[in-house]
Amino acid sequence: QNASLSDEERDEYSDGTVKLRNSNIELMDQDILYHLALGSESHDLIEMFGDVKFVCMGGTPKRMENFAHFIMNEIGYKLPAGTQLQDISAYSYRYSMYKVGPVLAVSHGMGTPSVSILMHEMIKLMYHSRCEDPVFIRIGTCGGIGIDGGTVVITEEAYDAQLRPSHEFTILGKTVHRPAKLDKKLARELKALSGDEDPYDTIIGKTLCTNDFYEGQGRLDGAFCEFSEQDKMDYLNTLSEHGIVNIEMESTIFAALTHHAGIKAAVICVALLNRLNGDQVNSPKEVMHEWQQRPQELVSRYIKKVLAQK
Ligand code: R2B
Ligand code: URA
Repeated sequence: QNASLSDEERDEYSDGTVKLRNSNIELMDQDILYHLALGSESHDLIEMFGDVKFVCMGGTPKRMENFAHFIMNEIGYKLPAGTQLQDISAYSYRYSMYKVGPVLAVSHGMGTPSVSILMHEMIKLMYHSRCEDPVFIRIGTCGGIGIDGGTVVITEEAYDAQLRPSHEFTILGKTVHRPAKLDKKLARELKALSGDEDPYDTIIGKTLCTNDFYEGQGRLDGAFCEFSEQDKMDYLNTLSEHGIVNIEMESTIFAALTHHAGIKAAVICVALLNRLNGDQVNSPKEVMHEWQQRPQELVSRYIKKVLAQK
C-alpha cells in the first residue's frame, strides 16, 4: 500500500498511535493540561476525546466556534437533545475548544509561543485519549506574495525567517532545530479537493513563518521601520525566487511539533492581501469573512471524504 510513496513520505506515519516521546508523563499520577482546563485524572479523556480524528486549529476563538457550527452542519452531526456546542476549555480563559463528533476545533492564538504551548497539550491530549491516527490541520490567514487576496494556500514546506526548513527551539539555553515537515501526500489530497468551480485559486506552495507581523514580515507600516521600501521589495522578491508564496506566523512550530510526534498535518491559509501591492490589511470585513470560509470549506470536503470511506 505504501509502494507509491516516496521515502520521505513513508517514514513516520505507519502505525497510527500518537507517540509521546516523554517517559516522564507515564510516571506521573496525573497530568494537568493547564491551558486547556483539562486533566488526565479530573476528566475521562478517553470517553471525552477517544473518537477524535480531525484536530482543526486556527487563530481566533470566534473563527473556530464558527468552524465548529459549520462542520456540524456539513457532516450532519446532531448534538444530544437539549445540549448546545460548548467551549470545553472556557475556564482556561486561554484557548477555546469545541468538539463535533470526530472533529475538534481549537483556537491557537497568534505566533509561536502560543501555538507551542497548545501543541504540547494537544499532543498529550491525543495520547491520554488514545486517539488513533488523528490528523492536525491549521486553518489560518496569511499575507500572499504575488497572489491575490482570497487565494487559498496549502503549505508544502514551512520555512523560518532565515529560510531554513526547520523550527529553532531554545531548550536549556541551547539551540535545537527540528524539521518543519508537513505531510506532502495530505497536501496533494487537499489540493485535489479544490474544485474547478471554486471562484478562487487554491495552490500548493512554500510558506514563510515569522515571529512578528510588522518588521518581521518586512512591513513599512509598523511602529518602527528602519529599512527602505527597496529593501522590503528585495526581500519579498528573494522569498518569491525561493518559491515562497505566503507569510504567516505559526507554520514552522506547527509542522515541527506534529512531525516530531508522528502526527500527519497540513496548513491551509487564505491570503488577506498581496504583499507585493502593500502592507495594510484593508479589504472590507465582509469580504475577508467570506475569504476565511475558504480553507474551512476545503477541510470540510476532506473530512467528509475520509468519513465516507469508513
Ligand atoms: C496570520 O494572521 C495572524 C496575524 O495577523 C497570525 O496569527 C498569522 O499567522
Ligand atoms: N497574517 C500574517 O501573518 N501576515 C499577513 O500579512 C496577513 C495575515
